Amino acid sequence: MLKTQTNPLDAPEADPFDVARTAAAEIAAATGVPRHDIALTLGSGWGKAADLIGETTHTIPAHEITGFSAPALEGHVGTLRSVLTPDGKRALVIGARTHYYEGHGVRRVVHSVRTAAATGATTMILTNGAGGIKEYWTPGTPVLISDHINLTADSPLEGATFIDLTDLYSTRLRDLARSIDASLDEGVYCQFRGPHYETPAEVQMAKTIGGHIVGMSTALEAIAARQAGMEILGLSLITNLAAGIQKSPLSHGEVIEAGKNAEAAISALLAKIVAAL
Ligand code: 8IG
Repeated sequence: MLKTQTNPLDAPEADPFDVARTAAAEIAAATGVPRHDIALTLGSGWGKAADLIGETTHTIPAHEITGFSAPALEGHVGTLRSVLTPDGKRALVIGARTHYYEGHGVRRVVHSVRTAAATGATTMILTNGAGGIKEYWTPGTPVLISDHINLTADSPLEGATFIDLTDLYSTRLRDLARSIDASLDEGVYCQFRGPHYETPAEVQMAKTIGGHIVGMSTALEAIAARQAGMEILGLSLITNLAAGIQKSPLSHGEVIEAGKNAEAAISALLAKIVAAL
């Protein structure tokens, strides 16, 4: 049995930025690292990158830090890692993503990003596993996120907070990624609520409105990262073609398998990008 915990973010009167500052102070105390320079959220398939970008100096079970959720699955501990890169940068590696479909509200979804910003990080790298709409993408292809369409009908911003999202996914960082791997394609990421995959009709809708990638994360996190003033790089691992683009039904097992097969290559790519930042 997982113990039920109260989360300060769930109190409507709580200031989520105060909670993030508390979390950042706890991370600084636990790691002895007063400031981090960059942060990465590692989604399905990207986990090995943590070992390649540098030396992990500290690993913290995420649920020990204020505002982070208890693990969604029993036996699954999400971690926060502090990594020292060869050129002396400090990276906060977030291996504990709270998804919107878990139903805990958008504050919890973006808490890791706000905490990363509060630790001092000015670059936020968001990665995920996702479905592809371009037919020539094959499972295992990493792609850059060029823009997004937020289909959750929700926002991490509260009240009349108007934030510009032009160039949300930094052109500079996408160019830098392509200087490492010129073959990187890019596309518009559509965040669906999930946790079900799309119907073929929904995938056609996403395609018609300009989408190329379908997933269940990242867009809400990117908005919060921009609000916090961070420069954002988004990367999707295409683990499957979206429903109806591929003729066979989607299976979670195949998605996991594609992620495993691609993990070494895309993690090495991500480590090279971090080294070039
Ligand atoms: I991995 O096809 C992965 N995540 N919404 N659709 C959505 N999320 C995904 C998919 C997909 N594949």
